[in-house]
Parts: sequence; C-alpha cells; structure tokens
Amino acid sequence: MKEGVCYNTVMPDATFNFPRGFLWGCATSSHQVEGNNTNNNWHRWEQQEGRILHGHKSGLANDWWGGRWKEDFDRAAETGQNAHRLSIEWSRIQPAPGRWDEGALDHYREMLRGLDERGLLPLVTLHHFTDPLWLEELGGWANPEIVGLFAAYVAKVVEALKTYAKTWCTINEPNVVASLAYLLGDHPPGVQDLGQAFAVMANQVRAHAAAFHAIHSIQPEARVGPVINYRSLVPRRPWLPLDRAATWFQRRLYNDFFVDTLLTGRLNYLYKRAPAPEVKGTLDFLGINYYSRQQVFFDLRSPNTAFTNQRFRPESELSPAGFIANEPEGLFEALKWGYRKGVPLIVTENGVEDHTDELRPRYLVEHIHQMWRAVNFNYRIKGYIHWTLVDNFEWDRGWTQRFGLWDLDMGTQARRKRRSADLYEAICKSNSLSSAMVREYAPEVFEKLFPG
Ligand code: IFM
Repeated sequence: MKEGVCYNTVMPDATFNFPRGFLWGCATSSHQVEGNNTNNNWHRWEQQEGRILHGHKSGLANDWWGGRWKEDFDRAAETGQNAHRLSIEWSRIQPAPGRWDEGALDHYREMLRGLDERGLLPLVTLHHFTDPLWLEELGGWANPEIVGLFAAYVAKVVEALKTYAKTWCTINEPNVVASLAYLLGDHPPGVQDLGQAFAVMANQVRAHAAAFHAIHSIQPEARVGPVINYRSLVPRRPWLPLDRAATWFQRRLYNDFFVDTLLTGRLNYLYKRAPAPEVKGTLDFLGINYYSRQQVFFDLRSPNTAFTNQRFRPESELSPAGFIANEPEGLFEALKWGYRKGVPLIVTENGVEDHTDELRPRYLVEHIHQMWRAVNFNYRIKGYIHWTLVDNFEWDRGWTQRFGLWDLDMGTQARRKRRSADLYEAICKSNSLSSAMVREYAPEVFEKLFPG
C-alpha cells in the first residue's frame, strides 16, 4: 500500500443503472384476475373433479371485472411502475361465433384509458391460455380454422382499442399451451398426443402471423410479438450422449420452434419439415417469460415425451411449493438466446411463487442483476415486467401458489403489500438496482452481486 493514500475498507455504494425509458411493470392475465369468466374452457375445466389442486376455482379472482382494476392500477402507478401487461378475454369479446360484445370492448377501453391516466404504458396480450367454449367445441388449437378465427377476433380488438395501445403480444406461451394442453394433458382440453401437439404448434404459428398482418393493416405503427416461455435446459449428465440428445430435442422444440419458424418461414419438427413462407418475418419484438432452469435426461418411462424428462438440480433453492428453482443465470442465457434471434426483447414475465416473501427479494435482485448484465451487452432489452402485481388464480395449481407483490385475501378481497413490493418500488423509481437496496432487502446475496 502506498503511503499517504487512504484505502477505504468499506464497500463503496454501487448502482446498476438501466437505460432511460426502460419499462418496469407487472403482468396479469384476464382469467387469472378478472373473476366471473364463465364462458371459456378454463371455467369448464375448473368445474371438473380432479382438474385443479384442492378443487379451487377462479371465482371472483381479483375482481377486476367488478372494478378493482382501478385500485390495483393505482398500486402499480404509486410504486413507480411505468408499464402494465394485461390480456383480453376472447370469450368476452366474442361470446359466440359471429357475435361481438361491444360492452366488453368498452370495458377494456376504460381499463386502457385507466392505464394511460396513471402513466402506465399498456402491453396487450390477445391470447393468454383461455379459449371461448364455442372454440373448444370446434377443436380449439388443433383445428386449423383457428387461424382465421383468431385473426378476425384480433382485428376486432385492435380496431376498437388502437387509440390506447400499440404494443400487442399475440399469443402468450404457445409452447406451454402445446405442451401442457396437448402433450401432458394438465390444461384443457387435456390431450396427450405428440402428433396433436405438433399440429397445434403449426396452427399457433400461423395464427400469430395472421394476427400480425391483421394488426399492421389496421395500425401500421403497431409493435407485435409473441411471448415465449424460455426454459434454461441443461443435460443432467453432460457426459451421457442420451442426456445431451434429450436436451437438444427439448431445446429445439420448446424454446426454438416458434421463433425459428417465424424467422425462417419453415416448420421444423426435427424429423419432419414443412414450408410456411407466410409466417416469415412476422415479429417486431420477442417477449421472453423466464422462471427457471431444468436438467434434462433420457427417460425410458416417458414415451409420451419422446423419452425425455426434466427435473431441477437437486441442490438448487426451491420456491415454497417446489414449483420454481432460483436460477438467475438462466435469465442471462435466455436474453442472450433472444438477442441472437435479432429482434428487440422484453422480459414479459419473471417472478416466483412465495407466500412467505422470503425468497422473492433475493430472486428479484438476482434476476434483475442478470438482466442488467445483458443490458450491458446491448442485447436490446426494452423492459422488465414482473409476474405479478397481486396474487391471482394460478391455473391447475389454483390458489396454492402466490406470485404477487401484494398478498390477496380472497374472502375479503383485501390486498396487503409485501416487502418485495417496496423493493420493486425502489428499483422502478430509480431505474436501477443499488447496493443499498440489496443490503436492505437481500443481504444474503450482497457478496455475490458486489464481490468485495
Ligand atoms: O401464472 C402464469 C402465467 O399465466 C403464465 N406464465 C407463468 C405464470 C406463473 O406460473
């Protein structure tokens, strides 16, 4: 050490800054928050025994259709958020083939105006898991007619709402719909058939492209993109060729298929190919939902999924219900993957189920730190949208998993702010993640993020 120079042994404060105009918000979806959505396939599914954990029902959900969106948008705006991603419920807009509900469109118009008045930029999802009952009766996503039907519904919505929104997410997590609803059978219609899952994937890609063109013909300045659920997939035993092949298979079909088809104009099912020139180039941005990393392995007991299976790393830190492993490096990987697709990116979902709110602050800072690293690699990331604002109906796992920055008491509809909401507020308001925030909310990872 040089004489006369003072070397401070206390860690200086550091700040990870984000670019000006970066979007910070939360994501929601119609069926999970609106309540009383009774005309879609999920409502019917909820009425069937054994479909939803503990027989839970979405019921009143967060009562947004009853007007509580106002107080929740206030929460988002008051805590420094500048964007919100919500979805439109197809079964409300088109309750029957050829019948449009103008009242429902007015309702969404009012909500979008509500976002605007609060300074929250809307990102509007046009399909988030639910199908109108009449559509399910026609065969849902397995029926190629869905391409034209979806485009007509989208055109109706965009014509009605174009004054208030210009960022449109066509289909939320098509890869989850194909795998959970048509391959594993956990979501409606409960099909378990790889061939049908492939047919659904082709129909989803074509429906997305038809919607893209419909939107741009109504609103040329629109920004349109799909939202993919990205899984960081690594071989369980990297030395075993069968595990490496299983990982390659799952990565290609789960992560890559949808986006690569839009980029190349070719459907590539690995052992079968088909041209689809009409879908080529139909994305202005890519939404990435990232939650976790999985190990993939060859499994003779899984013939339905081509003898491939997944599990979390045994040593990884799990969320309370064991649904998510805290694997923040996977978000960096997801963003690098997205960057290579050559379009701007939005983190359209990221979050963790945690009713205790013990893991969430750590999960949040570690993931935002990884996103900051990716931002600094110029991966063209426009924003981060957290899943979710207030606890909501978590599909086949009912109300058992709590993803909200606010806790919900379903009996009284009372919301209670979790500590993570304070942390997220500090991040959103300063457009940064600082060492002071990490020291206060997640001191256990301070050394990891700010090595001394
Ligand atoms: O709640 C879901 C959401 O509807 C789609 N992405 C994952 C979330 C958490 O499971």
